[in-house]
Amino acid sequence: VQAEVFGHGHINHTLKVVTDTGDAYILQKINKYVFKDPVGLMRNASAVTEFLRGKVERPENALEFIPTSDGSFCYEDPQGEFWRMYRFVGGFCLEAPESPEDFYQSAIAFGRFQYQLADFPAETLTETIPEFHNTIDRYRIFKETLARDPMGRKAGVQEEIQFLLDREERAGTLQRMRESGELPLRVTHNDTKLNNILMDATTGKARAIIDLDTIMPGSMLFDFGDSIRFGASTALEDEKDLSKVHFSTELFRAYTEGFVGELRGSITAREAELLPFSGNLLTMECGMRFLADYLEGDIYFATKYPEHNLVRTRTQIKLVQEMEQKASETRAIVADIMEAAR
Ligand code: ADP
Ligand code: GN1
Ligand code: MG
Repeated sequence: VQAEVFGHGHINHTLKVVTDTGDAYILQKINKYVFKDPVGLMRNASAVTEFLRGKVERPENALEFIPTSDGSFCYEDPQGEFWRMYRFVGGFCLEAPESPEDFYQSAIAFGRFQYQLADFPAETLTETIPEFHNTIDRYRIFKETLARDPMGRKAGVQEEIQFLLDREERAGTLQRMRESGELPLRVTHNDTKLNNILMDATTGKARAIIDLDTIMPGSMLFDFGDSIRFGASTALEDEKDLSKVHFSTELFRAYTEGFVGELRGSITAREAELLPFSGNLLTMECGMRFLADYLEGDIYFATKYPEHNLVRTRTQIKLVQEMEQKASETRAIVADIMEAAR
């Protein structure tokens, strides 16, 4: 009886649907440009939700996909678009932490999520977006876009381009360590921004982790770093007034406490050493992805106005600058928390 566009995701087309029985659902058209294999994606997502169902504290908070009448988890319409549906989980998504406590709670949820997936058979997962957090490959794509400059936008963003190119060597650190086997491979969420958690208004705790489209084998540093990128900022990802955008070490500490608290036994010394840098790296990578999309003509991320991706790029750059300035402080915070968790 009701269907309305819902939420603030950048990728899928999301609707909240209410039926005549009063039940609510989320109906999504999967973005086929981003996800080339929607069927493989749904195989991942449904396997993960089934696996987690037995592990979560409250089963009603586990995501539940609604199958089609022939038992499949997505429906291909006559136009070749893929749709999926899940039960609406109540609660709300935060676009920014309202307090360090919110962010701490989200860290517990993402840390626990990763912990619960530690024995999920990683080899059964499809890579829904190959090389998703391979920053070396992201630079290759970025430079290829620069060379083509399809929209003629390059000349207007030289400063941003240079900022990213200046950091290319260092940005490859994590990927090189993955390739040399120095970092353990884990099942990771890979898109751990705050609005991919449903929070509970009464308890102030997380209810459910959502957006399971990018669950793939990866590094825990991707999950930690991406949460920091989005949530340890004093402003929204698309704030136009950069004087409002700061990297908050108070929020960084809150997240680290929650995340390390859940995973302490399994964090290796090498991973701990890289936690502070991972925030910086994932922010740079995302800034570069926004800028590449701006140069391409805004075909990947949903945008509301022509410069939207550029505005997003600039907040990410501002955050990276401050993360660089505050690097010794974040290293001290991590060392402190790791020591206390021993
Ligand atoms: P995108 O990939 O576009 O980010 P998401 O899967 O994150 O898509 O969904 C977009 C938004 O829809 C979320 O941020 C959240 O607000 C809402 N949402 C998604 N799944 C559910 C659910 N099961 N229950 C309630 N709200 C949901
Ligand atoms: C996208 O799907 P959504 O809106 O939760 C993107 C992430 C980016 C994020 C930036 C599949 O996340 O990688 O970090 O936007 N998801 C995909 O806000 O590319
Ligand atoms: Mg999302």
